[in-house]
Amino acid sequence: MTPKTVAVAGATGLVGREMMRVLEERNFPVKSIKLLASARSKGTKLKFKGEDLPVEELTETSFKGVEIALFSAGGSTSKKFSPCAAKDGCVVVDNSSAWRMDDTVPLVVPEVNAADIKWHKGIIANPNCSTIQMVVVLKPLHDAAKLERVIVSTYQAVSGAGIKALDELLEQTKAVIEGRKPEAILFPHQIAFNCIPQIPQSDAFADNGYTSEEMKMVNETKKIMGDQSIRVCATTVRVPVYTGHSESVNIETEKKLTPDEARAILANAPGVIVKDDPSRQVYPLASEAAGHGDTFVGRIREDLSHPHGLAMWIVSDNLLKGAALNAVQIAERL
Ligand code: NAP
Ligand code: 3JN
Repeated sequence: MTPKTVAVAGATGLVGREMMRVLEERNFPVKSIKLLASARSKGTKLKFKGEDLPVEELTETSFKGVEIALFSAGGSTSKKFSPCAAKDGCVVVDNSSAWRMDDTVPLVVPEVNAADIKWHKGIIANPNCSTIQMVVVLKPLHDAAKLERVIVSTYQAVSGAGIKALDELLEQTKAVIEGRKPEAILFPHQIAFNCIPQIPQSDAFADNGYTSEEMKMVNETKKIMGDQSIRVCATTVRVPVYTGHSESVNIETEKKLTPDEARAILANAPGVIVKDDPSRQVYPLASEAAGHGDTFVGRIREDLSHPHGLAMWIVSDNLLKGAALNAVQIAERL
């Protein structure tokens, strides 16, 4: 690949910093890199390949001469600036929900639907982290036995809610241990030593009783898998873990799959590692998945409530495969 002129929009954020780290680690052929954020960060220096680079303010003219832009600066920023970038001939890989359900924008997980990259018109959307790790595992099972229904409950790490949320977890944990009353600012309730069934924490529940994170899992799964007939029900829960989303997933398939057949299929699936030996207490753990690019699956067993049902436990690093790594993998395919 010839070296590319790259921009990272949202470079000062949790995901943006991870994107720079992944570009470095995977030796992405970078000719030059532009680091963009809000006016607040103008002049801040960030390290890339050992060099201190200044952060510039993201403006409508930031993308002249840029070939690939990785965006992680939130939905409204992406709505405003991605079209400017695309107009200047740059291809945007956007991490926000701004474009995911737009019919003219591919929504891509390379292991699942890399072919969709081809029909982009300047913007490619990166799915939500909880969706990404689930479809990486479910696509090979769908190909083998056709998924009819998915029921998922997530156990999502606090880093998914940004850097301030991590500070809040730490502060609350200290307060509880020291016998003080924990203060909830960002989260609606105490997150330390607790679980909160509302993601994102700031959104109202929709009229159907679901959160937007839950509906992202429903709608994005169908779009990425290219099958609107798959029925999905999601419950998304924040847990006091720093990094690594875990998911309890039950599936119903048209053709029966045994746990052994599912394990054999997943053993050959790209981006998936089967960690499944309950007799030795081997199963995926967020603490072990953190820092790794693969998605881990284990506890694969029959769903006793359905003749064609399987239950499993899926874990991945939400900032890596769930965000930065998936975006860089899309850029690599470009
Ligand atoms: P964060 O740590 O709060 O960082 C936000 C970044 O966006 C910062 O670099 C910030 O710049 C920049 N920004 C905010 N407003 C801007 C503006 N008006 N113009 C230019 N830059 C602006 O958040 P994060 O955790 O990295 O997440 C960032 C975004 O990534 C989220 O909003 C979400 O859309 C997406 N995300 C996706 C997933 C996923 O599931 N795929 C997971 C997490 C996040 P300053 O530092 O200058 O304020
Ligand atoms: O909460 C998590 O674990 C994942 C958060 C993702 C997120 C956070 C803020 C805004 C998103 C997203 O990717 O869907 C967005 C958004 O762009 O809507």
